[in-house]
Amino acid sequence: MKIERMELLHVKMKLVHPFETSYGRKDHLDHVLVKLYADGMVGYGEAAVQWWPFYCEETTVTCLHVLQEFVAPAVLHQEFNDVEDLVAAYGKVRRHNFAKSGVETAFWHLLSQAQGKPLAQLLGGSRTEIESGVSIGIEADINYLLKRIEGFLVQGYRRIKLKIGPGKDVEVLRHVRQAFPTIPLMADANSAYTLHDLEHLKQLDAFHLLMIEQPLAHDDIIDHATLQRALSTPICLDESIHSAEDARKALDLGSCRIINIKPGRVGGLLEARKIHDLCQARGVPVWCGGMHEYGIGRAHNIALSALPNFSIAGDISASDKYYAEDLIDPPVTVAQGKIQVPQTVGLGYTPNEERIARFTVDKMALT
Ligand code: OSB
Ligand code: MG
Repeated sequence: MKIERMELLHVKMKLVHPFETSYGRKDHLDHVLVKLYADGMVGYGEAAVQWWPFYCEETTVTCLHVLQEFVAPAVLHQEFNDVEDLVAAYGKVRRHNFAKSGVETAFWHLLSQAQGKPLAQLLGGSRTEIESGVSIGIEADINYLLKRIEGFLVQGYRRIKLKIGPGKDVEVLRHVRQAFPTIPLMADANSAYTLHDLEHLKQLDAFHLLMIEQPLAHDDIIDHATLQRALSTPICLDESIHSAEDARKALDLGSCRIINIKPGRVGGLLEARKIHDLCQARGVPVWCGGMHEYGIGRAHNIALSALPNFSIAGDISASDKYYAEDLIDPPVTVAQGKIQVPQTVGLGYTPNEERIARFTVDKMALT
């Protein structure tokens, strides 16, 4: 397949509900959609990058810059037969994983069309449905938070993840556990603590959480191993894992017992699958995280989650948890806590060009 044209779309979408983590509160997103044209087909990918460099170092602007200046010239007018070849073409570009994932996932979409296979099947996944969880931001009012949890449980979601941070942790979890003693519950700190908080964090063991996600520094796997030895609650790493090599080292060190796989954070679906395979071989469960993906990125995440070792409900929720209108038809829906994995060729959802155009604030065509 020869890549003839690449389009980059800066697409701005408003969240239905503002989302607060330990590093800030946001009410809209600025992801980059990538369209790859080859052999009369169009592949859609999404770089679920953030406007600010507070989750990782990338921003919407660095993403556009790296794609335009370095990735596009390496792939345009080149012939690629598999994803390995594509990734090798821009292999000199260090990191910038969200930017890479936009192009890489678009290429997977092209491949699934060229081979006439559903994306999940192309990746090697066999699940026909996946369990769905929600990630709930920090809320100042505990009663409002309890109501929000209740609402998601009524909708059938299988697991509740709460964002926590210093001063917004033990008391919040105590209230939540009092109200919902047995629900599958976990907490995500987005790197808000250090080892100085070790004694404090031990209190979280009392809440029988499924796991605590990324309690320590975004670039750490050493201190997490120390903390994991002190906690009975499993640690799950998010920010610290950018590749299968990172995952191997973290598992060797005992830094975590679970890994959150986000295709954007690791550069795409190929690396995501490598992490999945490594964890499967080591008996370590994984789940698919999220970056509030629009429908296109969400469709890629759903396909990935069909792989067998995605055995824990992840952060892929229905479109209406995030957006009043999503960019795909039909929107992603959750019934009895599950999302059906599409069994049709390609993404299994149709990108809606009218809506994409309406939310696009900047566009460039590279040929
Ligand atoms: O840490 O998992 C995270 C959203 C943006 C950045 C980081 C994270 C998150 C989420 C939301 O938790 C996951 C989702 O619902 O897409
Ligand atoms: Mg996280």
